[in-house]
Amino acid sequence: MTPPLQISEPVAAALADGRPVVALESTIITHGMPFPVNVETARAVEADVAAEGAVPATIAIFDGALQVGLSGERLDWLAGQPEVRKLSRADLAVALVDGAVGSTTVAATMIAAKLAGIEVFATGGIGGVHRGAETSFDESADLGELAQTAVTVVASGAKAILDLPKTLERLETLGVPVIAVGQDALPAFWSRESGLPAPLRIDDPARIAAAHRMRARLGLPGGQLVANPIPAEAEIPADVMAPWIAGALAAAEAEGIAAKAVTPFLLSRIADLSQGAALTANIALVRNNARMAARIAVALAKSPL
Ligand code: PSU
Ligand code: MN
Repeated sequence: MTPPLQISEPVAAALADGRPVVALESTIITHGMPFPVNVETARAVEADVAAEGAVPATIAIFDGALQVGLSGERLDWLAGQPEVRKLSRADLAVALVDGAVGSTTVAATMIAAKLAGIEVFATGGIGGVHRGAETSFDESADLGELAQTAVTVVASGAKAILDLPKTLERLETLGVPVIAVGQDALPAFWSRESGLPAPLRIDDPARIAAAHRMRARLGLPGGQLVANPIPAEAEIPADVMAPWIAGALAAAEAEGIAAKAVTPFLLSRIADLSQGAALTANIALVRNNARMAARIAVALAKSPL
């Protein structure tokens, strides 16, 4: 059985040589940021990975295959298609059979990365348990993916639109290590502090790589969540974010937004309410995460399995 993978030439060459590679997702491009900031950010993130000595592999589906490493032309085209399918674990097989074009969430990107042999992935913030989940049952498939797919995901925690205490509880239940970098607190996406302690802390990317290897030696199937705080100069403190988040949540409720549309709606509304400040912070944090992921990938390449 061969998985439907199309690996770009630079990514395939790096993987064959055991050089560091960092996976990048595409839902952040199609559903996370507006055009043209989305494509500018995607290119900047790829350049950040390369500047740290790793090869970027942006992942999406085209032509009935998981594309690992997108050409510049495809990246440009995809960025102008906000209507493409947002694909998570549940959607991948049908989208591939349909020959659809789609962008991959954290969960789907982890699946593709694992199939391609990529061990590290950078994004902005993972999905998690939504506020009100006790009645809506809305919990991102990203959490279950972290429990079962052995990819280290570098993010600025879970997005602060979520119920962060419940998200942490679920991650603990699922056996996912949540490792803060450089501080004891769990970061909250746009903000450095969530008011919650992170369960684990590692400051050195080489030790994060060592923990990834140790999980394999233990035979543990899942990944790690590396919770990398936004740089201090780019952060928006949580008390400044709070009314914008509340405003966006109220609008989502009033407009009856549900399921896959919730996270894109909230991000876009918060960007508007903050007059672009939240989007600027989102760009800074994802670029910072790309650099950290590349450092982890470089360390992993020095200690192959
Ligand atoms: N990080 C960002 N912006 C995003 C996302 C992550 O900075 O838009 C995307 C990821 O693809 C993640 C998805 O998997 O948001 C979460 O969607 P949901 O809550 O529907 O699972
Ligand atoms: Mn959901």
